[in-house]
Amino acid sequence: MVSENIQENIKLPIIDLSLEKSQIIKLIVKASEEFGFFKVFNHGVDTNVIKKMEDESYKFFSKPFSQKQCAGPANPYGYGCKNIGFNGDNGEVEYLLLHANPNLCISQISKNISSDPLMFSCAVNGYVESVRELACKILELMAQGLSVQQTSVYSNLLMDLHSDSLLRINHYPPFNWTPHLLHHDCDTSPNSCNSTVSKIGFGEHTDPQILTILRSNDAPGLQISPQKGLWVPVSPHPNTAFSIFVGDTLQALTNGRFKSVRHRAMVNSCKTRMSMVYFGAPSPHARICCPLELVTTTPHKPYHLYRPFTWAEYKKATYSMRLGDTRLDQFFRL
Ligand code: GA4
Repeated sequence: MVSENIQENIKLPIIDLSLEKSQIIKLIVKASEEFGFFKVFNHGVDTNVIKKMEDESYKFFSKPFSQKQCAGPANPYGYGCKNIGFNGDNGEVEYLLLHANPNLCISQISKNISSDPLMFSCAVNGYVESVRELACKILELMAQGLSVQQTSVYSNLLMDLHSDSLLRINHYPPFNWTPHLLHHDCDTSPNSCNSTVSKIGFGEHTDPQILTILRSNDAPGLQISPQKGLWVPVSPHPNTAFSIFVGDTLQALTNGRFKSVRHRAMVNSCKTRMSMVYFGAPSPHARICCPLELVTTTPHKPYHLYRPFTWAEYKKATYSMRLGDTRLDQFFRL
């Protein structure tokens, strides 16, 4: 068994997107190769758009459990509580899982989520459009940094009319919580607060998609694992930063140069954590195969590391496995 090592003093990359372009590109490539993770600020996403989405989310999670259940189950979209996926994974979390394709309508599900469905779907659409734009900007900078000729090769996958992108709002109440007693603002009294004891809110995993953009409130809990057994806490965001994660599909699309990063969320008994997570994904029929330039330029890998696959194929494999399983290895070219 590997013992756990929580490493507080590893500095995770935080990138100012208002710097000079060539400088940003270098920093993004370095961070994606070393960690598969970085934070960005000065990213251009309007704070009002973020706030609207946050307010709508808090409003939903503060409802009585029985009302929230009307928006469930999260199959494929809706409210879920403690169960993650379909293979027995659990966590101290409740969540909303929504599709994040601006071309599809979310007004139907909004009726079960909010008493003002129009306001809720406006908040979601506004947020999704803004973070998708940010994801595309980052993916284009990545392609440039990798000297891929067609710089929109990755961002085009998210812009596809049938993109399978998702928005997940995770709500982690302090862990003395039982769902039917919950109101989001009923944080435990200071006497019962113990921030040194923590439980798993969302267990360790990599994200299957291309790129993940996460925004959280000021409660700690997110940790990334650059090496097996080593966990680095990500400090809660200064008001406007986003966390960016390389997903499995981007690892395949870069011939293994960028690493999809293992991460998890912990909860303590003090403070409610909420995160809003955009998972940028291709359309089901998209063929995942890295650009040829990368095959010839990847040091020591002058061949395709992975066999081509479709997103539908990868998603099927993902959903048949447990949360913490390593999935991409099945797609190595033999
Ligand atoms: C992890 C990333 C996203 O939250 C998610 C998760 C999905 C789910 O909750 O239904 C999965 C998980 C995630 C990967 C393995 C499978 C599928 C739960 C699970 C056990 C929405 C996704 O796309 O993959």
